[in-house]
Amino acid sequence: MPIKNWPAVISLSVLTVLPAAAYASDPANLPLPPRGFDAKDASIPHGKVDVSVSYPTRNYGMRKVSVYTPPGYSTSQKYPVVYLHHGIGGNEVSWLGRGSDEGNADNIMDYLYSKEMAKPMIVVMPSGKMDGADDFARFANFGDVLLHDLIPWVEKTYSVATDADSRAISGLSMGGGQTFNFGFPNTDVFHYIGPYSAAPNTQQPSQTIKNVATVKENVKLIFISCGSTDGLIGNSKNYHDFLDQNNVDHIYQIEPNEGHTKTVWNRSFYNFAQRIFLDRGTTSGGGAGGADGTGGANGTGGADGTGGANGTGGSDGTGGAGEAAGNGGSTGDGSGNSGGVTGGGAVTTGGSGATGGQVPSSGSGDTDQDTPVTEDSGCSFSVPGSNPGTPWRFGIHLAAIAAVLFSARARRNRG
Ligand code: FER
Repeated sequence: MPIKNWPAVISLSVLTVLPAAAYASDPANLPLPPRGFDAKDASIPHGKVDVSVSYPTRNYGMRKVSVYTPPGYSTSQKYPVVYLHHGIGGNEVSWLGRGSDEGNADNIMDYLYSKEMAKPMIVVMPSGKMDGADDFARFANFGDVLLHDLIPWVEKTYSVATDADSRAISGLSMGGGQTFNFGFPNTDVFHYIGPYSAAPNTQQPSQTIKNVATVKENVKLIFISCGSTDGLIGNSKNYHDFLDQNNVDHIYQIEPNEGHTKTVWNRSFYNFAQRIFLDRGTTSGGGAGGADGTGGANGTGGADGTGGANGTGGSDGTGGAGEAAGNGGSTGDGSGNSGGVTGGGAVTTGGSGATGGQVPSSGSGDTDQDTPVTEDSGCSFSVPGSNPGTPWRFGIHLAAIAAVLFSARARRNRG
C-alpha cells in the first residue's frame, strides 16, 4: 500500500512506539517471525546435523545428543554454542522436528543465516532426561552431566570457543526449567539464558539466584518467553517479577493467544538465537522493534548502554507487517558493527525483503498453529545501506531514523 504522507505516518509510529522504551519490564511483544522461518527451505544453505551421536558420561553410560553445525562450519574458526533442551516427553531429536517434534532449530538457524540474522554458532541438543526417581529428578540430574560430561565433550569434539561469553543455555518446558535451574547458578559458565514455557521443575529465583549483582555482571541476555494462555506461565512470570524487582534487564516475551505449543518454542528460539553471542555492549537486552500498521515500522530498543535494556516497541496495524528487531544497550565496542549508539532502535523493510508479508506462523505447516496468515504489501521504510535482518546493526538504524524524523518534522514545522 503506498503511503502518501510519510512524515505523519512516521510521527504517528514514533508516538506510538516510543513510550514502550520507558517500560522495559512490559512484555516484549516482539514481532512475529516471517513466513517460513521454521520450515525446511531447499533454496537456502543448510547446516549439518549430527543426529543422535553418543558421548560418554561418568555416571550414566553413553548418552545421546544431536549437534547442528552452521553452513560453512570450519575448524579454522571457534564457534559459540547454545545448549538447547527438550520437554518432558522429548529427547535429542525433539528440536529437529522429529520424535515428539517440539521445534525446528535446524530450519530456524538455516533461516537466520540466510538473512544474516545470527552469529555462526553450534546448536547442541542433548537428551536431557537421565535416570531418576521421577521426572523432576530425571531432569535435575542432567545438570551435572551438562556441566561435567557434555560441555567438555563438545569442546573436545567440535571447534568451539570455551569462554562463558560463547555459551548459551535454552530450552522448552522441562528444558525451560532446566535452563533456569542450570543457567542462573552457573553464570560463570553461561552468559545467555533463554527459558521458554518453563515447567514446574523450575526452581524459585531465590534458589537459583543467590547473588543478583553477579547475574547482572555476568549475564548478557535473559530471554524468558511463554504463551499467554499457557497454564504454566506462572513459572515464567515469577522470574520476570523477581528480575524486575531487582532491576535485572531481561526480555519477557509473551506469545499472544498461545498455549504450551511448538509455535511458542520456534518463535522463541528464533528470537533468542538472533540476540546471542553479539559483541559486548551490544548484547544485553536487545529490544525489538515492532511491526507496523498503516505505515512504516520502527521499534525502540533498549535504553541504556551498559546493561542493555529490553525495551521493545511495536504496534500492530492493519497494513503490512514489518519485521523488525532492535538491539539496545550499545555502548560502542569499536568492532565496527555498532559503535557508539545508546539505545537501539529498529527499522526494517516490511517483512523480509520485497514482499513484506509477515505471518503468524510458518506457511509450510511446520508449526502446529492455525493462526490465519495475513499478508499484504508490507508498507515500510528502510534505511539505505542498512541490513534489516541484522539486529546488532540496528542501533545505527535508530540514529538514521531519528535524523530522518526530526528533519521531516522540522521541515513541516517550518512550512
Ligand atoms: C507438569 C506440567 C508440565 C509437569 C511437567 C510439565 C512434572 C512439563 C511439560 C513439558 O515438558 O512439556 O505438572 O510436572
